[in-house]
Amino acid sequence: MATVTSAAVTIPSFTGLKTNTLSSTKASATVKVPATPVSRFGVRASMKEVGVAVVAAAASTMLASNAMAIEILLGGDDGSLAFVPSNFSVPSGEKIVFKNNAGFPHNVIFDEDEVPSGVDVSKISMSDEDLLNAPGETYAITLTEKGDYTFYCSPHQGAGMVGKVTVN
Ligand SMILES: [Cu+2]
Repeated sequence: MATVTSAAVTIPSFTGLKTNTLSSTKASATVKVPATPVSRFGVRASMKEVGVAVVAAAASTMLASNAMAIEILLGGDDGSLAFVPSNFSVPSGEKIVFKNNAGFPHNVIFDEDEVPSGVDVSKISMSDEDLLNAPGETYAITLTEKGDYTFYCSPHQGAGMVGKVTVN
């Protein structure tokens, strides 16, 4: 598996948090920034009510929502084939950003037998053939159904690259 042909692999453009943060400045000219900071609770409540698309139009809210993301590294700095951290919890609706760190290619696949009932794993997983090849490349999801989810990296599942997230 170390012989993955990098020449045949297309490298998608970065879609990481930094890019999102920068692009949000485009909207700043038309957005009235509140005089008082929006509380985190306020932002979370408004995201549920108005949806992400509307929230993204407000630059100040966009920055606040980025602050509510948790970042999981794909591959440890010590070369381990693992999610770092591999066992964590997030509030419902908080963004989870998986970031390519070392030992790639990696991907993120949720185990259909180990997610809360009613959750469609195809909607939260990358496809088996879809891999993160470049350093710093990210895959982001938001889980809203409370419960335990188990996920793995398909190239490295046999090496123990599995993780668990509890949404509460
Ligand atoms: Cu992996």
